[in-house]
Amino acid sequence: MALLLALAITGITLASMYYFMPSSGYWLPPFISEYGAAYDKHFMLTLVITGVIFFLAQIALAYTVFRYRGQGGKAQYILGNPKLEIVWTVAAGVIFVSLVFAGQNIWVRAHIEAAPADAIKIEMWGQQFVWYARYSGPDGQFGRTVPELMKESIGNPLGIDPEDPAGKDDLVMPVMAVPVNKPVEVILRSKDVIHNFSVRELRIKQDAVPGLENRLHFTASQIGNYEIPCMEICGLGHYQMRSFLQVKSEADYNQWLIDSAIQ
Ligand SMILES: [Cu+2]
Repeated sequence: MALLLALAITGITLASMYYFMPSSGYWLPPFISEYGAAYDKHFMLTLVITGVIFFLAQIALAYTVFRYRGQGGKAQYILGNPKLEIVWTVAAGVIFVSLVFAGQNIWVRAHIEAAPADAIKIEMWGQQFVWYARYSGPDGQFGRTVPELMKESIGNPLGIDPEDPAGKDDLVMPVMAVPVNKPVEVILRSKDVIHNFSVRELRIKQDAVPGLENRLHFTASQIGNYEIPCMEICGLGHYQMRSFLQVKSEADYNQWLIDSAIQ
Protein backbone atom coordinates (compact mmCIF):
# COMPACT_ATOMS: atom_id res chain seq x y z
CA MET A 1 0.00 0.00 0.00
CA ALA A 2 2.77 2.44 0.97
CA LEU A 3 4.58 1.75 -2.29
CA LEU A 4 1.38 2.41 -4.26
CA LEU A 5 0.80 5.69 -2.42
CA ALA A 6 4.42 6.80 -2.97
CA LEU A 7 4.10 5.97 -6.69
CA ALA A 8 0.77 7.84 -6.90
CA ILE A 9 2.29 10.95 -5.27
CA THR A 10 5.24 10.84 -7.69
CA GLY A 11 2.94 10.30 -10.68
CA ILE A 12 0.60 13.17 -9.77
CA THR A 13 3.64 15.43 -9.16
CA LEU A 14 5.16 14.70 -12.57
CA ALA A 15 1.78 14.97 -14.36
CA SER A 16 1.01 18.36 -12.81
CA MET A 17 4.50 19.63 -13.66
CA TYR A 18 4.02 18.55 -17.28
CA TYR A 19 1.13 21.02 -17.75
CA PHE A 20 3.41 23.90 -16.76
CA MET A 21 6.05 23.05 -19.35
CA PRO A 22 5.99 25.49 -22.31
CA SER A 23 6.07 22.45 -24.61
CA SER A 24 2.82 21.05 -23.17
CA GLY A 25 0.71 23.32 -25.37
CA TYR A 26 -1.06 24.84 -22.36
CA TRP A 27 1.25 27.85 -22.23
CA LEU A 28 0.31 31.52 -22.52
CA PRO A 29 -0.34 32.73 -26.09
CA PRO A 30 2.51 34.78 -27.67
CA PHE A 31 2.68 38.33 -26.30
CA ILE A 32 1.90 41.47 -28.30
CA SER A 33 2.98 44.27 -25.97
CA GLU A 34 6.22 45.91 -24.83
CA TYR A 35 5.93 44.24 -21.42
CA GLY A 36 5.75 40.72 -22.82
CA ALA A 37 9.45 39.80 -22.86
CA ALA A 38 10.15 41.00 -19.30
CA TYR A 39 6.87 39.55 -18.04
CA ASP A 40 7.50 36.11 -19.51
CA LYS A 41 11.05 36.09 -18.15
CA HIS A 42 9.79 36.90 -14.66
CA PHE A 43 6.96 34.38 -14.99
CA MET A 44 9.46 31.68 -15.95
CA LEU A 45 11.80 32.58 -13.08
CA THR A 46 8.91 32.33 -10.60
CA LEU A 47 7.81 29.05 -12.10
CA VAL A 48 11.28 27.50 -11.99
CA ILE A 49 11.85 28.49 -8.35
CA THR A 50 8.44 27.33 -7.15
CA GLY A 51 8.59 24.27 -9.45
CA VAL A 52 11.89 23.04 -7.99
CA ILE A 53 10.58 23.49 -4.43
CA PHE A 54 7.29 21.77 -5.34
CA PHE A 55 9.14 18.83 -6.91
CA LEU A 56 11.56 18.39 -3.99
CA ALA A 57 8.79 18.65 -1.37
CA GLN A 58 6.55 16.09 -3.12
CA ILE A 59 9.37 13.64 -3.77
CA ALA A 60 10.43 13.95 -0.10
CA LEU A 61 6.83 13.17 0.85
CA ALA A 62 6.73 10.11 -1.42
CA TYR A 63 10.08 8.91 -0.08
CA THR A 64 8.97 9.37 3.54
CA VAL A 65 5.73 7.48 2.93
CA PHE A 66 7.67 4.57 1.49
CA ARG A 67 10.70 4.59 3.79
CA TYR A 68 8.70 4.76 7.03
CA ARG A 69 5.78 2.58 5.94
CA GLY A 70 3.92 0.65 8.63
CA GLN A 71 6.06 -1.95 10.29
CA GLY A 72 3.73 -2.77 13.12
CA GLY A 73 5.26 -0.16 15.45
CA LYS A 74 3.48 2.60 17.33
CA ALA A 75 3.62 6.17 15.98
CA GLN A 76 5.35 8.72 18.15
CA TYR A 77 3.99 12.17 18.89
CA ILE A 78 6.45 15.03 18.50
CA LEU A 79 5.88 18.65 19.37
CA GLY A 80 7.44 20.03 16.19
CA ASN A 81 10.74 21.65 15.46
CA PRO A 82 10.67 25.43 15.98
CA LYS A 83 14.13 25.92 14.46
CA LEU A 84 13.17 24.19 11.22
CA GLU A 85 9.84 26.00 11.09
CA ILE A 86 11.56 29.39 11.45
CA VAL A 87 14.06 28.47 8.74
CA TRP A 88 11.49 27.48 6.11
CA THR A 89 9.13 30.33 6.95
CA VAL A 90 11.90 32.91 6.61
CA ALA A 91 13.21 31.22 3.43
CA ALA A 92 9.75 31.28 1.85
CA GLY A 93 9.31 34.92 2.89
CA VAL A 94 12.65 35.95 1.41
CA ILE A 95 11.90 34.17 -1.89
CA PHE A 96 8.44 35.70 -2.30
CA VAL A 97 9.42 39.22 -1.29
CA SER A 98 12.45 39.09 -3.65
CA LEU A 99 10.24 37.93 -6.53
CA VAL A 100 7.79 40.74 -5.88
CA PHE A 101 10.59 43.32 -5.89
CA ALA A 102 12.13 41.83 -9.02
CA GLY A 103 8.79 42.13 -10.82
CA GLN A 104 8.05 45.69 -9.71
CA ASN A 105 9.68 47.37 -12.68
CA ILE A 106 7.22 45.78 -15.11
CA TRP A 107 4.33 47.00 -12.96
CA VAL A 108 5.83 50.48 -12.68
CA ARG A 109 6.31 50.75 -16.45
CA ALA A 110 2.69 49.84 -17.22
CA HIS A 111 0.91 51.54 -14.34
CA ILE A 112 2.99 54.20 -12.59
CA GLU A 113 5.03 55.75 -15.38
CA ALA A 114 2.99 58.28 -17.34
CA ALA A 115 1.64 57.20 -20.72
CA PRO A 116 3.30 58.78 -23.79
CA ALA A 117 1.79 62.21 -24.51
CA ASP A 118 0.33 61.04 -27.83
CA ALA A 119 -1.37 57.96 -26.32
CA ILE A 120 -4.99 57.39 -27.33
CA LYS A 121 -7.13 57.57 -24.20
CA ILE A 122 -9.87 54.98 -23.81
CA GLU A 123 -12.05 54.52 -20.77
CA MET A 124 -12.97 50.92 -20.07
CA TRP A 125 -16.01 50.57 -17.82
CA GLY A 126 -16.93 47.39 -16.04
CA GLN A 127 -20.53 46.67 -15.18
CA GLN A 128 -22.24 43.46 -14.10
CA PHE A 129 -21.78 41.78 -16.63
CA VAL A 130 -20.51 43.75 -19.62
CA TRP A 131 -17.66 46.02 -20.63
CA TYR A 132 -18.09 49.45 -22.22
CA ALA A 133 -15.21 51.19 -23.98
CA ARG A 134 -15.58 54.97 -24.19
CA TYR A 135 -13.75 57.07 -26.77
CA SER A 136 -13.54 60.83 -26.34
CA GLY A 137 -14.39 61.63 -29.98
CA PRO A 138 -12.82 64.37 -32.16
CA ASP A 139 -12.64 66.91 -29.28
CA GLY A 140 -10.32 64.66 -27.25
CA GLN A 141 -12.38 65.30 -24.10
CA PHE A 142 -14.52 62.88 -22.16
CA GLY A 143 -17.89 64.27 -21.13
CA ARG A 144 -18.92 64.37 -17.48
CA THR A 145 -20.64 61.24 -16.18
CA VAL A 146 -23.45 61.37 -13.62
CA PRO A 147 -24.55 58.19 -11.82
CA GLU A 148 -28.21 59.33 -11.78
CA LEU A 149 -28.22 59.49 -15.59
CA MET A 150 -26.94 55.93 -16.11
CA LYS A 151 -29.71 54.25 -18.08
CA GLU A 152 -29.16 51.47 -20.54
CA SER A 153 -32.77 51.58 -21.77
CA ILE A 154 -32.19 55.02 -23.29
CA GLY A 155 -28.72 54.18 -24.62
CA ASN A 156 -26.75 56.00 -21.93
CA PRO A 157 -25.24 53.23 -19.81
CA LEU A 158 -22.39 55.43 -18.55
CA GLY A 159 -24.59 58.39 -17.58
CA ILE A 160 -22.91 60.89 -19.91
CA ASP A 161 -24.32 64.31 -19.07
CA PRO A 162 -26.14 65.78 -22.15
CA GLU A 163 -25.51 69.26 -20.71
CA ASP A 164 -21.75 68.84 -21.06
CA PRO A 165 -20.61 69.71 -24.60
CA ALA A 166 -17.48 67.54 -24.18
CA GLY A 167 -19.71 64.47 -24.01
CA LYS A 168 -21.64 65.12 -27.24
CA ASP A 169 -19.15 63.26 -29.44
CA ASP A 170 -18.21 60.55 -26.92
CA LEU A 171 -18.46 57.09 -28.37
CA VAL A 172 -19.43 54.10 -26.20
CA MET A 173 -18.72 50.68 -27.66
CA PRO A 174 -18.98 47.05 -26.49
CA VAL A 175 -15.47 46.29 -27.79
CA MET A 176 -12.15 48.10 -27.54
CA ALA A 177 -10.53 48.81 -30.89
CA VAL A 178 -7.00 50.23 -31.02
CA PRO A 179 -4.53 50.97 -33.82
CA VAL A 180 -1.48 48.72 -34.08
CA ASN A 181 1.88 50.11 -32.88
CA LYS A 182 0.31 53.19 -31.27
CA PRO A 183 0.42 53.86 -27.52
CA VAL A 184 -2.94 53.51 -25.80
CA GLU A 185 -3.85 54.63 -22.29
CA VAL A 186 -6.68 52.75 -20.63
CA ILE A 187 -8.59 54.33 -17.77
CA LEU A 188 -10.42 51.62 -15.86
CA ARG A 189 -13.69 52.47 -14.15
CA SER A 190 -16.49 50.46 -12.64
CA LYS A 191 -20.19 51.15 -12.19
CA ASP A 192 -20.87 48.65 -9.45
CA VAL A 193 -18.41 46.10 -8.05
CA ILE A 194 -14.74 45.28 -8.64
CA HIS A 195 -14.07 43.88 -12.12
CA ASN A 196 -10.75 43.03 -13.69
CA PHE A 197 -9.45 44.01 -17.10
CA SER A 198 -7.16 41.34 -18.43
CA VAL A 199 -5.67 40.63 -21.84
CA ARG A 200 -3.33 37.66 -21.82
CA GLU A 201 -1.56 38.71 -25.03
CA LEU A 202 -0.77 42.15 -23.54
CA ARG A 203 0.41 40.50 -20.30
CA ILE A 204 -1.74 43.04 -18.46
CA LYS A 205 -4.23 42.53 -15.66
CA GLN A 206 -5.72 45.29 -13.54
CA ASP A 207 -8.77 45.77 -11.33
CA ALA A 208 -11.52 48.22 -12.21
CA VAL A 209 -12.69 49.62 -8.87
CA PRO A 210 -15.82 51.73 -8.29
CA GLY A 211 -14.84 55.31 -7.45
CA LEU A 212 -11.28 54.95 -8.80
CA GLU A 213 -9.73 55.63 -12.18
CA ASN A 214 -7.02 53.02 -12.60
CA ARG A 215 -4.65 53.74 -15.43
CA LEU A 216 -2.39 51.57 -17.54
CA HIS A 217 -0.86 51.92 -20.97
CA PHE A 218 0.41 49.65 -23.71
CA THR A 219 1.30 49.48 -27.37
CA ALA A 220 -0.10 46.49 -29.23
CA SER A 221 2.24 45.20 -31.92
CA GLN A 222 0.09 42.60 -33.66
CA ILE A 223 -3.18 43.04 -35.56
CA GLY A 224 -5.82 40.63 -34.29
CA ASN A 225 -8.77 39.97 -32.00
CA TYR A 226 -7.98 39.29 -28.34
CA GLU A 227 -10.33 38.32 -25.56
CA ILE A 228 -10.91 40.64 -22.58
CA PRO A 229 -12.47 38.39 -19.95
CA CYS A 230 -13.43 39.84 -16.59
CA MET A 231 -10.91 38.26 -14.22
CA GLU A 232 -12.52 39.15 -10.91
CA ILE A 233 -15.48 37.12 -9.71
CA CYS A 234 -18.10 39.86 -9.80
CA GLY A 235 -21.42 38.07 -9.44
CA LEU A 236 -23.66 35.41 -10.95
CA GLY A 237 -23.05 36.37 -14.57
CA HIS A 238 -19.28 36.77 -14.16
CA TYR A 239 -18.56 33.79 -16.40
CA GLN A 240 -20.13 35.51 -19.40
CA MET A 241 -18.55 38.94 -18.89
CA ARG A 242 -16.12 39.52 -21.71
CA SER A 243 -15.26 41.89 -24.48
CA PHE A 244 -12.62 41.95 -27.19
CA LEU A 245 -9.54 43.99 -27.91
CA GLN A 246 -9.47 44.55 -31.65
CA VAL A 247 -6.03 45.60 -32.84
CA LYS A 248 -6.43 47.15 -36.30
CA SER A 249 -4.27 48.87 -38.90
CA GLU A 250 -4.41 52.64 -38.52
CA ALA A 251 -6.66 53.02 -41.58
CA ASP A 252 -9.06 50.32 -40.34
CA TYR A 253 -9.09 51.89 -36.88
CA ASN A 254 -9.99 55.33 -38.24
CA GLN A 255 -12.68 53.80 -40.42
CA TRP A 256 -14.03 51.90 -37.41
CA LEU A 257 -14.28 55.15 -35.44
CA ILE A 258 -16.21 56.80 -38.29
CA ASP A 259 -18.54 53.82 -38.81
CA SER A 260 -19.20 53.49 -35.10
CA ALA A 261 -19.94 57.20 -34.68
CA ILE A 262 -22.50 57.12 -37.51
CA GLN A 263 -24.45 54.18 -36.07
CU1 LIG B 1 -16.76 41.46 -13.83
